[in-house]
Amino acid sequence: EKIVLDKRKEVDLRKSLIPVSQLEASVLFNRQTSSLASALKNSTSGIIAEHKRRSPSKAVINNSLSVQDVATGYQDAGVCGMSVLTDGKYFGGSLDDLLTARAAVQMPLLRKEFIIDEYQILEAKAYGADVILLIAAILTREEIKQFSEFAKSLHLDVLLEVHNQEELHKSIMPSLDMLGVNNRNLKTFTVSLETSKSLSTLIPNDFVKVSESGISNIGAIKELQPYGYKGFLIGENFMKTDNPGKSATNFI
Ligand code: IGP
Repeated sequence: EKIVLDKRKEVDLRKSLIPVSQLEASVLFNRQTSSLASALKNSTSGIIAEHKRRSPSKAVINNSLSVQDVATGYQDAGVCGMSVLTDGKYFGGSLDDLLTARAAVQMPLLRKEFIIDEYQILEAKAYGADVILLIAAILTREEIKQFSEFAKSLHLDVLLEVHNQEELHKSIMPSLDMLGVNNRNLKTFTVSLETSKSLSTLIPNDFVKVSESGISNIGAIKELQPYGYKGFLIGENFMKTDNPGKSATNFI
């Protein structure tokens, strides 16, 4: 797809500017990471709160708040972890946003990105992430295996995202920690919690189950918990308010 081609160019450019050796030598790269999967297992709320300025489905969500304020707001609310979009073209994010969030909070951070190259996984760690996202829709089984094993070797958690049964069957492997079901249909942008419900029984119990997108009230969480979901990734619902941290409080 278009996104993958854009990413290829972007990653090749950054690779030529910052060598792997420089990423590996950074202070953040050599820190101890913390596990989001463990945090979710030990939590009753399971909220993963996202920093999201805009999206392809919604032009502007929030342009006025600083990443630092959003991150500390989420931390004060007591969320389990934070997701930081680092894609610039479609979501208006950057690796700098990840760095800013890392400086502001201690909780597990997810690099929310279209990962197509191991280099992005090294970047994730060097800019402060504890967790990477892998999207089954844009990766082969071999790539999922290679990238997830690479992430594990760096002590990063892996969240694998699926939309349907085919993607799920293609992806199941022991190097994944969390399985995320995205309720948003990538083609139509419509969201339905039914996606999480119907795929839940097909996810083996050794993975932490995460429901992603379109969660706009506590009722949705109560509805999904009986299906085994321990994590809930929420972006727009928090970011569209002028105090995302305060909005998150209502979900804890
Ligand atoms: C958050 P929402 O509807 O709460 O803003 O969704 C998150 O699930 C969504 O941003 C997302 C995403 C992605 C973004 C899920 N998977 C992959 C970019 C790439």
